[in-house]
Amino acid sequence: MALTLVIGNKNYSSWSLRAWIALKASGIAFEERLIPLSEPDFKQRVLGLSPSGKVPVLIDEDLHVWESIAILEYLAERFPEAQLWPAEGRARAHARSIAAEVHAGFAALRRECPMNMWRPVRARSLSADAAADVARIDAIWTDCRQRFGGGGPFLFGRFSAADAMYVPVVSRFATYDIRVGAASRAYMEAVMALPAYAEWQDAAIREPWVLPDDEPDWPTVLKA
Ligand SMILES: N[C@@H](CCC(=O)N[C@@H](CS)C(=O)NCC(=O)O)C(=O)O
Repeated sequence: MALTLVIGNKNYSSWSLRAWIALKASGIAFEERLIPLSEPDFKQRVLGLSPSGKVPVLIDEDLHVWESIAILEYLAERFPEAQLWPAEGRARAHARSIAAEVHAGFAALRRECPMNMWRPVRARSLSADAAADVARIDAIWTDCRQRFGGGGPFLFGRFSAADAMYVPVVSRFATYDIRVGAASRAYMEAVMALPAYAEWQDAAIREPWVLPDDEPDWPTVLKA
């Protein structure tokens, strides 16, 4: 039986994008079930699938896996041929460290620059905390590209779970016209050139659901 990935709105649900793009970029077959975050029964429906009451949730027969990072770990184990983590031990440890860092951190950037795929590119002033998040991410990407990126355009060369974790950050940096160094910008371009990224974004901009809390220009909704 195919895997099912339960996700939220493509325009806004950065956590859903991480699991979805890992599946797509790895060519793993799955069914997608989207539950709009604004549905009155969202919580009730998702609680029936995950005790966290949040998306994404991966369903593999009677097994339900939640938390984006746990889903990526499960996929890496279940589909070793996808090579979702780097093969070399030190690179793999580093990839897991930076994946955990973005899973747990960068709250200021997250708060001030919510993922919003239909917003036209427009800069926004950032707090000192958010600017520090940007600087740290720029350093992570530059370092990874320099030390581990020889075999391809992604953080560890070929696309990995670490990239999946940072894809929504790439989207935020693009949307809010956040400036980074040349190596990071080239990395962003590689992520945005993924067919899976375009597929998600094309669907996102056609969605009808508007969430005021995730609209940075509210009550104006800027749509490209
Ligand atoms: N740490 C979780 C975060 C999941 C999350 O916050 N999902 C949001 C959508 S992007 C959600 O389900 N929000 C609905 C709610 O909190 O009621 C993960 O990594 O999957």
